[in-house]
Amino acid sequence: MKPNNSLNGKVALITGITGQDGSYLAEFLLEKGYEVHGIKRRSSSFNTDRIDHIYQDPHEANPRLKLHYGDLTDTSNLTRILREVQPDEVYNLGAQSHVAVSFESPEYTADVDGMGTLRLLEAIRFLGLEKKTRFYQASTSELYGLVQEIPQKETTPFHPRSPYAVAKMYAYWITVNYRESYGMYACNGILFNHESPRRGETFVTRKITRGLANIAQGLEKCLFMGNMDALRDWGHAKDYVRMQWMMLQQDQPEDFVIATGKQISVREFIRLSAAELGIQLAFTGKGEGEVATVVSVEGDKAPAVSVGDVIVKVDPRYFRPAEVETLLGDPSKAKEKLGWEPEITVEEMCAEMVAYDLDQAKRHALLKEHGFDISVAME
Ligand code: NDP
Ligand code: GDR
Repeated sequence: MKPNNSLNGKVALITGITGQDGSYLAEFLLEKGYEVHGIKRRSSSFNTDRIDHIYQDPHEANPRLKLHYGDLTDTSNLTRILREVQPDEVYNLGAQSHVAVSFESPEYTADVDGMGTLRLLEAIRFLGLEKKTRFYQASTSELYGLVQEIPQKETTPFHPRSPYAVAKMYAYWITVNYRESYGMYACNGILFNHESPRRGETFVTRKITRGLANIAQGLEKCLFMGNMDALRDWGHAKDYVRMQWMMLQQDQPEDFVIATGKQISVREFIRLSAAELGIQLAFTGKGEGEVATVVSVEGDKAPAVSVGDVIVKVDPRYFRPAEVETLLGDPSKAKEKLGWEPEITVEEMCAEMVAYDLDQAKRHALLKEHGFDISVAME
C-alpha cells in the first residue's frame, strides 16, 4: 500500500472541493487527521479561493491536502485518480449545482450530476475498491420538487422539477443500486438548502446578503429578485458537512434527510438581512410589481440608504420555467440514529453572512473612494 501522510490512517477524496461544501468538508476532515485529496477543474484563472487557507505548499511540507486536476465528465481521469489515491471515503460533492442554470444547460448538467456519479461508482468497482471505499452522494431536497408530503422525509415520493433535480434523481438511484447490487457502502445525504459566507454569489441567500451590503455602502442601487414567495428550509453548511462525514461512519450504509425542520420565505430572508444592516423595509405590490421600500434606517452600517428608497424590485428574468415553491425537511431519522442536530439557526447564519458581505462592501467602497473601482456587479 502507498504510504500516506494521514494522522488517523484514513484517506478521503472529495469531488467539488473548491465549492462551498467541499471547502468546509476538507477543513473538517483535516482536523480529524485525514489525508484529503480533492479534484479541481482546470480554469483560466485561479478557482481555489475557498481552500487557499488550508493549502500546503508541497515543496515545503508533506501536505495532508492534495489537489488533482479532473472533471466528472472524464472517466479515465477519475479512474486514474481513484487508482492513485485508493481512498477509504469518497465524497461526491462536485456538480453543476445551480437549478436555474440547469434549464440553460440541461445536457451538461445531466452529464456531470447524473453520469458523473455513475462514472465514480463504476471506477470504484472496476478498480476492485468496492469493499474498501465508502461513497457519499450529495443528494438534494430538490428531488421532492412538487411536494407530495409536508414535511419531507426519507420515504416521501420524489417529483423533480428541473433538469438539475432529474439528474440528481438518477444519481440518487444509481447510488442505491450499487449498494444493493454490489454490497457497496454507498449512501445518499438528502440535504436541504445550506448556506454560509462561502455560498456562491448567485444563490438566493448570498445574492441578498451581498446585494444589500453593496447597497448599504453605495456600490449598487437596487436588488432584482425572482420569486420572493418561495419557502426554503435553510441551514448552515458547517452543520451539514459534519453530517456528511457521520453518514460514512455507521455500520450499515443508509440514506438520510438533513434539514433544520423550519422554513421561511425568500422575502423573510430579505427582511432579516436588511434588519442586520439597520434597515427596515415595507413590501408592497404583488408578483412582478412587488417592491421593498426603506421605512427606517438605524446605526451606521448603511450610510448610503435613505427612507423612501426602493431597494428591492422583482425582475421576471429570475422566474424559473418550473418552480419549487416550498421545501421543509424532517430530520428525525438523523437525530434518532446519528444524534445529529443543526447548531446554527437561520438568523445566526444570516447575521454571519451579512457581516462578511458588509466587510467586503466596505473594502470595495474604500477602494472606489481612492480611485480603484472594482466591479461588484450583482446577478
Ligand atoms: P458549489 O456549486 O459551491 O460547488 C460545486 C463544486 O463542483 C465546485 O467545486 C465545482 O468546481 C465542482 N464542479 C462543477 N462542475 C464540475 C465538473 N464537471 N467536474 C468536477 N467538478 C465540478 O456547490 P455546494 O458546495 O453548495 O454543493 C455541494 C454539492 O451538494 C453539490 O453536488 C450540490 O448539488 C449538492 N447540494 C447542495 C445543497 C446546498 O444547499 N448547498 C443542497 C443539496 C445538495 P468549480 O469551483 O470549478 O466551479
Ligand atoms: P435552490 O437555491 O434552487 O433551492 O437550489 P437558490 O438559492 O438558487 O433558490 C432558492 C429559491 O429562491 C428563489 N429565488 C431566487 N433564486 C436565485 N438564485 N436568484 C434570485 O434572484 C431569486 N429570487 C427568488 C428561487 O426561485 C428558489 O425558489 C439550491 C442549490 O444549492 C442546489 O444545488 C441544491 O440542491 C438545493 O439548493 C437544495
